[in-house]
Amino acid sequence: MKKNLIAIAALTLSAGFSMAQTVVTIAHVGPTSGGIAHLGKDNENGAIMAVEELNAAGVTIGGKKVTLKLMTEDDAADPKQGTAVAQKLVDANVSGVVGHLNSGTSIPASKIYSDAGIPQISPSATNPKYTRQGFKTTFRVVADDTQLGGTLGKYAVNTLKGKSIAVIDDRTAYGQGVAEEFSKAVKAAGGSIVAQEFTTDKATDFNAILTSIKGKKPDVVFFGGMDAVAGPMLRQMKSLGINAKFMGGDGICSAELVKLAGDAVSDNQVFCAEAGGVEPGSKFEAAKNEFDKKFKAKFGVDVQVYAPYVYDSVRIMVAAMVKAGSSDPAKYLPVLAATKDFQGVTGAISFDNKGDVLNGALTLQTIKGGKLQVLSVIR
Ligand code: ABU
Repeated sequence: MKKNLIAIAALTLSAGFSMAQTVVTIAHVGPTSGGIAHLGKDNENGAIMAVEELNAAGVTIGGKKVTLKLMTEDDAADPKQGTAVAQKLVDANVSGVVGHLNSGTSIPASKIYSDAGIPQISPSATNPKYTRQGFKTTFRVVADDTQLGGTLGKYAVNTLKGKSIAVIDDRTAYGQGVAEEFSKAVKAAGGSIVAQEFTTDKATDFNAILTSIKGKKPDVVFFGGMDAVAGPMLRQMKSLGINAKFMGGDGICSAELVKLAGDAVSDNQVFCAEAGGVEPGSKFEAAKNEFDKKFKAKFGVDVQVYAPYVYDSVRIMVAAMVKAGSSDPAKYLPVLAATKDFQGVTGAISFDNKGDVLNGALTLQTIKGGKLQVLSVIR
C-alpha cells in the first residue's frame, strides 16, 4: 500500500500533464547570456511576473487548483543552442513554451515543438517564416518583418526624404530579413539603395563597412540587427563624421540602445519601430503604463522592449488551458489557436490561421532628449 502511494506521488510529480498533476510547467526561452542578455532577461522577467501573478490569483484547470511552474532556459541567441534547449524542454514534457526571443532560434526550435505537439508563442521573433511553415503549434504576438521593414522603408523615403540609402545587416534570420523588406519598400517608394553591407551579430568594429558607406554619401543608414551592435555602430558613425539618419527595426528599439549610443546620437537622428504597440489614449495605454510601473518596482529596471509581450503570451497560454479544462497540449492547442480578443497589456490579441497576431501594430519611435519617444502607432 505504502509502495503504491509512493508510486502515485512520483507519477504525479514527474508527469508533464497527467490527470493527477497539480503542477503545470511552462517554459520560457531567451538569450540570458551573450550580447543581448539584457533583452533575454527582460523577456524572462515578463514571464516570471506573469506566472507569479497568476499563481497569486489562483489558477484552476479542469476543476483542479494548479500551481504554475516556470522553467527558464538560455539559448544565447544561438540557433544550435536553441534547438538543444527545445529538445530539453520536449524531454521535460513542458505544457507550453514562450519564446524564443530571436527569429534565428525560434524558427529551428519551432520544428521540434511542432513534432512534439507543444504550443510555442514567440513574443518577439519577427521573421515571417516563423509562422509560415505550416505548423499548428506556432504563434506570435507581434507584427512581422514584412510590416516592420515595409513601414520603415516607406518612412525613410516619404517622411525622412531619404534618397540615397545604405543598408547593413547582421546576417541573422532577423537582421537579413528585415533589411530585405526595408530595401524592397525603399525601392517601391522611389528611393535608391546606394550601399549594401554585412556584419555579424557579434561584431564590434565597423570601420571598414562604414568607411565604404561614407563614400556613397547616404542620407539614411538602415541597420538590420540588434541594439548591442547598433550602439557601437552609431558611435563609430559619429567618429567617422557620418551624420546620416539611422534606422532599424524592433531589435534596436530598446532602452539599452539609448545607453549604448550615449552622446553619439543627436535628437531625431535615430528612428526605429517596435513590432507592437498601443494607441495613445486607449484603455491599453493605461494597462501598459501600469505594467511598466509594476515591472520597474519589481525588478528595479525599465522594460527594454518585449517583456510585456512575454507577459501577455504566458497569460494567453494559461487562459487557453483554463478554457480547455486541460494543460495537455493536444487538448488546449485548438483553444489557443482560437484565441480571440484577449485583453492583454499590449492590446487585444487574436490569432489568424497562421498563428500570427491579427492586425498587429507598430510603434514608430525616435531618440530625443536621451530617451525613446513615440512618434506614432501604425496598423
Ligand atoms: N524582432 C527582433 C528581435 C528578435 C528577432 O526577430 O530575431
